[in-house]
Amino acid sequence: MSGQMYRFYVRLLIAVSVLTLLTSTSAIGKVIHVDDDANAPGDGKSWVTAYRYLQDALANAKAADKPVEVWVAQGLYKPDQGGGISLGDRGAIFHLINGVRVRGGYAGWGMSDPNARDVALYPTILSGDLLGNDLQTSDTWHLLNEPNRVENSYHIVTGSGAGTTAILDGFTISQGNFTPVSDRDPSGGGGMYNNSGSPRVIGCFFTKNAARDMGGVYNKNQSNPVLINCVFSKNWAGQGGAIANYRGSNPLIINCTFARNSAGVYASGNSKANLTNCIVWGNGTFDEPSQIRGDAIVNYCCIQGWTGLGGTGNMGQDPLFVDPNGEDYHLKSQAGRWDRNHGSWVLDDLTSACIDAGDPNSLIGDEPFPNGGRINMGAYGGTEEASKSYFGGLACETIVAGDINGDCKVDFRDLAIMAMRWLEDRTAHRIVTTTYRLVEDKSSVVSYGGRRIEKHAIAGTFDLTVDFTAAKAMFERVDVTSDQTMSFIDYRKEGEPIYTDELDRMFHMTQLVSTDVNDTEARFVFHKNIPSFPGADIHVTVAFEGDSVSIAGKFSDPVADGCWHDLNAVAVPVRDP
Ligand SMILES: [Ca+2]
Ligand SMILES: [Ca+2]
Ligand SMILES: [Ca+2]
Ligand SMILES: [Ca+2]
Repeated sequence: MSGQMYRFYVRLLIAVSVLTLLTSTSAIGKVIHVDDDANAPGDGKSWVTAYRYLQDALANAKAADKPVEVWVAQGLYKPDQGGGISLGDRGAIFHLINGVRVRGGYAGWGMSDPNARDVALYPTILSGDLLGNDLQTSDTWHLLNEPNRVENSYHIVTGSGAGTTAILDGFTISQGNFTPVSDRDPSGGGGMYNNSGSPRVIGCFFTKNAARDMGGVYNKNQSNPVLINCVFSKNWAGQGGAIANYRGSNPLIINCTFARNSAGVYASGNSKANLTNCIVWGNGTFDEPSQIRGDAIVNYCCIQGWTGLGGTGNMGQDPLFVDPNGEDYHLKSQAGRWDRNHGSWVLDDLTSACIDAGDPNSLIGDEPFPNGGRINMGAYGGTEEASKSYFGGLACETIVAGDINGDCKVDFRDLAIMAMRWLEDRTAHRIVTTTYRLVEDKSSVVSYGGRRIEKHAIAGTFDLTVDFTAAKAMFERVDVTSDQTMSFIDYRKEGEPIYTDELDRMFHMTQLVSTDVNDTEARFVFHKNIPSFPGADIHVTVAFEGDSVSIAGKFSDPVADGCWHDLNAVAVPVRDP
């Protein structure tokens, strides 16, 4: 390399490093540290001065400019601990917040690398056992009435009122116990309770939560959370042992494992659970209705007692969990399976049919080689702990070019995988995230209601992520406000507000039905999902115009004298100074 070329190369490297640093810092935003071993009182600014209680960190995060990440070290955290909360308050609850990602699994204070993160190695537990006196019961059916659980939290965590930018990532949620105060108050969600809330829950382990009525996790009133890579084990409830969905709640459940709960997934009251790449096995009385009951969209899932229930790619073969008694739901494999007790790969004497049986269009993610060129079902599918693909012999010593599934041969099986993705150009998987600011004099919502016409200016910022390869798009970190609260009362039903948040819905996509992306625009469709206006949808189109975007949205309800809105906005990229 010539001197000049070398200097150019070094400058380029520095430029790239600075850019990486800038992007990573701005992407995370403020970080607040929490460790139950910390010296109180902390301020959360570093591991040395970490908060001891998660509630104090959440209060700080709520008041802070977003985005915020709350990093929580291994340890035990209870909802009744923290400033302004009474010890022993069964109603105390961890609230998820828009623009705040709460992440467990950090090594934390006093460790050689406190930032090291490993959810299995550094378990971070949100517990509802306020007195710490719960007896271990091997029988899930006794959870609710075990006498030492009468003082446990009603619910441990809630995403009520929050949207998809409220994220819970890498926690164990255990020992919530919803015993209603009276028979007039039937509800549930010992572990998690969402009332009109649609948070994202990633890599969490829900275990030994109970509810007399609905669900270890309970979603109601248009709650549409997204659950990815979660395990639900040994939860108990009157309906929907693991998850119950009610009144227009449509959770998206991807690569989750449900096992040994009093029942699996339940939906009623205009609700529908959408499951992809999940394993629902060993719940209730081991038949199909014990696994999934009510309306559901089920694809590429393993369901015990499966009778041919709709969808594509479903099956009913034993998933061969490693140790269901010990709640280890990794899948057995003769080619290699992650042994969580020893932190190493071991060989089993059988191989699960759930390996390489997920949706062929799902990304393989971090699955180690040989991964079969296809994602596994269950909570570890797409992760570093995914069980390896077995092809009837020892894994090859060297990786052969063209051997896509990893069976040491280059043959038609590889060609089939390649053909499925032919010309998809996943090597250049094009995902772009841009932060935009609305141009105030060009951004407004016009609302028409009865004989009224009102125009409201809107302002603020949002991130738009566009995945051109997968033809999907998403608004994130939305902080957009109107100069007037848009609140309409449906006078046909006394006093009950029917919708108050069109703006919020348009951007937060709490009822997103579909996205469609090409090089010139991204189109979104959301369900209104309001019982009095069945079938009313919101359509939003984002047009890419050079650097900027223009946004046009329209919602009209089918009732002749109702209200409708037109959103018209222009947004320009926010540049780092
Ligand atoms: Ca700790
Ligand atoms: Ca207790
Ligand atoms: Ca695989
Ligand atoms: Ca091959």
